[in-house]
Amino acid sequence: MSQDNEYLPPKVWKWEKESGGKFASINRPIAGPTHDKALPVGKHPLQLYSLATPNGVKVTVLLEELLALGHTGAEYDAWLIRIGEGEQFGSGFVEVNPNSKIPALRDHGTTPPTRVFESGSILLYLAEKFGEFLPRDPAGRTETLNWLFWQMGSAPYLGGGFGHFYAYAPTKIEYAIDRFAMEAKRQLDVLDRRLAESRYLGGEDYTIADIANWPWYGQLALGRLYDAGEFLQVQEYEHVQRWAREVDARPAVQRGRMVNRTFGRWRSSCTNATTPATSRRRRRTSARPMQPRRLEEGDLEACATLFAQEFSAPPWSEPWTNERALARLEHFHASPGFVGMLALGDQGEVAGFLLGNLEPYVEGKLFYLREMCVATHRQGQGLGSELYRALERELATRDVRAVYLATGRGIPAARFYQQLGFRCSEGMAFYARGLKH
Ligand SMILES: N[C@@H](CCC(=O)N[C@@H](CS)C(=O)NCC(=O)O)C(=O)O
Repeated sequence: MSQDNEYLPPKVWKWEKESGGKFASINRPIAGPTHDKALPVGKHPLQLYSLATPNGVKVTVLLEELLALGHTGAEYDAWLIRIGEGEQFGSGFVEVNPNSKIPALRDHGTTPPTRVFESGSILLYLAEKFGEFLPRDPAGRTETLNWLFWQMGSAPYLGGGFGHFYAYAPTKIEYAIDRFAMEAKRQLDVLDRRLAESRYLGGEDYTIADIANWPWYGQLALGRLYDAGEFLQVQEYEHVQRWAREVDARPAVQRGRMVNRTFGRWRSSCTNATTPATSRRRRRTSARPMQPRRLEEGDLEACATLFAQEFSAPPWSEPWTNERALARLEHFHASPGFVGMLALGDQGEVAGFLLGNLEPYVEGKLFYLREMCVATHRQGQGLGSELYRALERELATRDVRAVYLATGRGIPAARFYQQLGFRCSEGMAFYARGLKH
């Protein structure tokens, strides 16, 4: 079969032009440094040079897990490497990782310092150094390493294959998307079958196999990668879903996701090149959210991420994507009389929010509460009531006579609102009629 626009490879491939696509400007067919730049070194033995991509997150999750167990030797300095700006090609970085990819680690606790690159190698190095998250018995150790190496071999098909062609390639190529969507689904099925028989990948204990796999497959299952949750029908992988949520709820995982993060949910809290040890220490010990404040336009994206995550999970299980959630929240924000309140967690992440719009009524105004969302790991701690009270304080200054909202009958959310003093109206009912197109 031949088509007019079919690509006929020349005899010898030449690097003549940028290939297009999101990473075009940093892709090169040669290795080695492009410029001289020494790496900074902080005060701890472990120096991490990374970014909060799934491969980077593996390492920060493990370090935060080790710190949570009380291993003070796992304190680290986290230095941001902006791969979009080519910082992985600086001479100092290439000395630590000749492959010019994050994550890279240098352990100054050994003489001479030890360089460690490849995320799987870093996980193994740290697990052995601290004697954690890697079973000692030969069978458990081998099964853990099986899944660790499985991840290292499989994720390039998910990231470099599916993710690249589905989300980043400048043109959508059906053949490539089909091929890698099939492989991504096959891999999810491999994990699903394993997690049907075992709580964690290596066995009954949480290990570096889970820490390696979760940032890729766990986040894919939670709809956080490539906005592909619906396309790949990730909710079908029931056991992966259970495992993904269980790992996601671990405080060290939430902290690990935040270190060196420059995008998405934690954008505003991570713009510095370094993550000083003092701020990490504060994050580890305090779980107390800050006082709610007004929700601003710049918060919408982070709120949408939380919203999509919460409402795609049971008991709601609605097919939200970050994009759809953002469209909904932006709609309320752009509508007249918008009022929203937001609570940040101690890591700067959105822990919960509520929002709606003021409407003029016969006398004074009504406030229609349109959405409220509290992160699963923050529920049951009084955060929802705190947010609501902050909203009422805000409404008190604006001549509001009543707050209206619609929610399900007899569900926990209804009980929550009843405890705040809401009553199901006796005189009015909420009607709906579906439309067929
Ligand atoms: N197999 C490597 C892959 C690392 C990797 O692909 N890192 C990406 C970010 S997730 C990177 O640094 N890309 C920059 C580049 O390709 O220039 C590992 O697991 O450490």
